[in-house]
Amino acid sequence: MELKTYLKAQAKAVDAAMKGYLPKASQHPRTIHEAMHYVVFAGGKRLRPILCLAANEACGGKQEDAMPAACALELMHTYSLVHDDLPAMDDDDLRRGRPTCHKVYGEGMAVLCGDALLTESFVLLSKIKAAKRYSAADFVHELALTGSSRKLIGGQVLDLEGEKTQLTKRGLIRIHEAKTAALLMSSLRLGAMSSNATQSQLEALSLFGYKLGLAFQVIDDILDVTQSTEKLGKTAGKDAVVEKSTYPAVIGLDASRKEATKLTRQAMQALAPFGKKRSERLREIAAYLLERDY
Ligand code: GRG
Repeated sequence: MELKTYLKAQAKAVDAAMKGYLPKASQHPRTIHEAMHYVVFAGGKRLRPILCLAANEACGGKQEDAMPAACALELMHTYSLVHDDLPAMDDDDLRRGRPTCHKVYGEGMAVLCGDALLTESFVLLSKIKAAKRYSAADFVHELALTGSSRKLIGGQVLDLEGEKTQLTKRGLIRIHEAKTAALLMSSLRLGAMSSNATQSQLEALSLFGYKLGLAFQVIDDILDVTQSTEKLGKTAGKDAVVEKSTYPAVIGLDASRKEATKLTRQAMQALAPFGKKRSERLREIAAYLLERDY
């Protein structure tokens, strides 16, 4: 199947599964459930669930076994976006082409909406079937660690503390390792675990996810400078306005492009143990992300 068709089909499957799992928008108390549907079903790329499902496939697993983890990842990701957009954090008005959650539902409800999505991600993950090598607790541990102060929250702390200071490239990498790369790495790991991956498969996919996550963030920083608000669905050029340390700001646009290409190549090299055929989809996704324009 052609990559574009595959990405569409997988995003559709993930959306359908999330619709099935989440409380209905009409469920009491209605405001919070409406807000959750508003932010989740706003047309995100579903990259984290798609990577989770592709890792499951690369290890010969069944898609249905990875679906609870795939959806849990998307809910954790969406929670992080809702909270990151709050006035107390990045203060953004636009996300996924729509007014941000707090703009529509108010700050208090947006805080609660993020909290509810984070909690719901674990409700969902609890539906995972244990694999021979991985217990249900291993899955919960993997996602919880990624959401914790050791990773996502810790990265956000470094990000907040680094605002308006000129970070070094190393300082920047530390933030992105903890935020973007950590969640992408967990996406690959949970997919692998759901297919009972061997230790060496899990290690290869972890390295792939780490390098791909760093590459994804470099590209995100480049797009903030080079693309329009309409194309991105979020306010373009904002990083420079708030003097945020980004790859283009720290190492320049050309060097950032080279960095993204190098990281993507390293990500693909990490897949060597899988051989060409089994790793084809993951390599295609990595190449597509490097070329993406939104
Ligand atoms: C816990 C508040 C809090 C933050 C944790 C991950 C994170 C740290 C914050 C998310 C905010 C953010 C802009 C992170 C950078 C990662 C990134 C490029 C997110 C956008 O991901 P896409 O492009 O978005 O996959 P869609 O909308 O397609 O899902």
